[in-house]
Amino acid sequence: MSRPTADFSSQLSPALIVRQASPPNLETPFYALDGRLTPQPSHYVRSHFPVPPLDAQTWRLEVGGGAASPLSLSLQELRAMPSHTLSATMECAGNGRVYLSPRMPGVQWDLGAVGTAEWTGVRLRDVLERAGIQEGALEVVLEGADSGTLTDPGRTPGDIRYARSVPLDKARDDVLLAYAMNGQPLTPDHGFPLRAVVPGWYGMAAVKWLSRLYVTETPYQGFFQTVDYSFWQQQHGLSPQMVPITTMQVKAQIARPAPHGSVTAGHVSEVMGAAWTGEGDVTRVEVSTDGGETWTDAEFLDPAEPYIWRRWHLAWHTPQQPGRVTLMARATDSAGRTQESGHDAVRGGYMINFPLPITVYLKGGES
Ligand SMILES: Nc1nc2c(c(=O)[nH]1)N[C@H]1C(S)=C(S)[C@@H](COP(=O)(O)O)O[C@H]1N2
Ligand SMILES: [Mo]
Repeated sequence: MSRPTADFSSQLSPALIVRQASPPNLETPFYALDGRLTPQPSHYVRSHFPVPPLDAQTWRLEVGGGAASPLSLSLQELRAMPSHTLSATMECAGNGRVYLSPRMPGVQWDLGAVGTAEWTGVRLRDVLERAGIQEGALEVVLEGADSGTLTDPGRTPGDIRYARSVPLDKARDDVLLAYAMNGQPLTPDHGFPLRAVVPGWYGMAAVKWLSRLYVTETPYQGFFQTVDYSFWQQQHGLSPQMVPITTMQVKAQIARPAPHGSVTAGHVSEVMGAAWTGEGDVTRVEVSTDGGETWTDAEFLDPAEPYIWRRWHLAWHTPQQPGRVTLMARATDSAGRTQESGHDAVRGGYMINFPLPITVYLKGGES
């Protein structure tokens, strides 16, 4: 296994905000953004069902469907395959939902359903190659060991497992089956012993507690691909169609000043945050300190790389007058996408990437 290079010191990692205790839905305190990688104890957790108790000794990954030779792999067998490491930013498609008005159903995430980690595992491509994929294969379904009955937004006919699919091209390109996060074995909350990492896609595709992979010749129609985590896509001249949520939108978020925090009037204050995109890399971040009237370019703290956020900052000369100020950040990517000023209602409670208004208070300096 290749050695991780970064420093994962997590001694001072801040505690997660509990949005739901069981199953665990925990949010990163985004204002505490520090290094480029999120320490594992501070990385958000999004789980639909209770964490399945899996034993590394008996757990196996079953590979079937359109495979020429179905496989059953143990963790030892996977660890013996060539390992690969990649860093990726993962955002929950519902991140920022609390900023929507009217309120949308679902976990009321603030800014912290996003994080960046260094993942180590085997390439899905290598596992598929070992299994031998037959002609006509279209998608790979990734199925977790966790299950339950859902009643919202639709009712399932009894218990179902968490599952999502990726097109075969994406599966062969860069999908990772990870057993380590920031150089440590996965924790139960993050999918022990094995999870998918789908670079550039919203988190729902990164199936945790992987237990089965299978290849299909038709588009997968499971709950988390159709009833949930999908949206109405406008078709040119045709009726809109329901399509699964996939690629992350371009987005910048302000970490500091923290929402509702205070800064001193008539001083220089740092505005700092991170920006990411699912396509290409982030090329520009602008900040508005007047509620979106005017914009100033921020400076990047990290180089441009695909799939991983760039931290950025800006020295802000705060106004002399004490009062309330609305800060916003807006990113643009190399695919030419930029953040739109409002939320497109067809996205429902997902893909929330309009520039979020962050209110801070300017307090008088010397008095
Ligand atoms: N098996 C399984 N995988 C899952 C989920 C789940 O509930 N069960 N949640 C998904 C969602 S919606 C997100 S955003 C990410 C969150 O990964 P994390 O908990 O490691 O941050 O896991 C995805 N993979
Ligand atoms: Mo998510």
